[in-house]
Amino acid sequence: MNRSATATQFPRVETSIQITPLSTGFGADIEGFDFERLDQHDVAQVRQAWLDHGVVRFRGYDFTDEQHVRFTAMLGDFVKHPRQLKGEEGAHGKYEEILVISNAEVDGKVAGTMGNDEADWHTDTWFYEQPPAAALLHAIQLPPEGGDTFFADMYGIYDQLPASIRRILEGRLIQFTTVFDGSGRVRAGHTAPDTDDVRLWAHVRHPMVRTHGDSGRNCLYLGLPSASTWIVGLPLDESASLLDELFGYVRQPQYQFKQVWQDGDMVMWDNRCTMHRRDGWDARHTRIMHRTTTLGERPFYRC
Ligand SMILES: O=C(O)CCC(=O)C(=O)O
Ligand SMILES: [Fe+2]
Repeated sequence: MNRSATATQFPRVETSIQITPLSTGFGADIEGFDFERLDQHDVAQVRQAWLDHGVVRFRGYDFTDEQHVRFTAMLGDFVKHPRQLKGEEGAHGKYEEILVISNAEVDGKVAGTMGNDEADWHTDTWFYEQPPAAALLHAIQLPPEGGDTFFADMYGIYDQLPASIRRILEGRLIQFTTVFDGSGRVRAGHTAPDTDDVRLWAHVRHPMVRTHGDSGRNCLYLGLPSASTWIVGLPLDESASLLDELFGYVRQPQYQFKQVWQDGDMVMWDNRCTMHRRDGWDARHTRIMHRTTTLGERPFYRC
């Protein structure tokens, strides 16, 4: 195709996007993005900022679920959490691409997943062979206080690990059970194991040092802190104490960004190189969040 023809058909509109890194060392604010227009060049810039900063935040926008879904579709294929499937507690009435994270009650029943409890550090959907790459969480309704969400920079943590720990982790797999969910419930389609030996439970395994499919950088990949998580090949007690030590880094504020939500905020994180947790809040107040996720590559390690 002739270039000038392309230029006439698709006139390039100058972008007004501004990317401002947060003071925390990772994360950035995105201003000037147009959720209605969803210009391809702007989306590409946002995507690059998300890769560069790990977490990006949109503050002060007003956009619809439909725009949220359209924007996500430009970033990759959707991946659905089991709880957002039709008839499940986190299903959205209209958009099957959205997971509703909420403690709202409708007709005496909670319409959403996760309730109002605190959630400990995790990466999303660690029990899939291909966990999500991007997660986009939009604040629909917020409690007066509480429900803050924290993000940890897993590149930064990996980069400063002592060489002795790196040597143990590089090329090694971490095993997560696929039987139980994060709150200890048996997942649909699974039966509770008949042994206490977590190593024998149905599982998925991922490299603990993970090469990011887009940036090519290595980072630490931990899934979730659970008694059933096992560093493959280590005696169980050594695995548990090394996991404790590694989560000790994740819990250090120097690697974190704290998101104190404002109405309408959307935070988009890279689920491959960050972890997150959230605070609980007073159950008398309703908090409603809408989340979409895109499919990530199967985790791999390249030294
Ligand atoms: O409710 C939140 O702030 C975060 C919940 C969560 O873990 C998620 O959306 O993946
Ligand atoms: Fe999460």
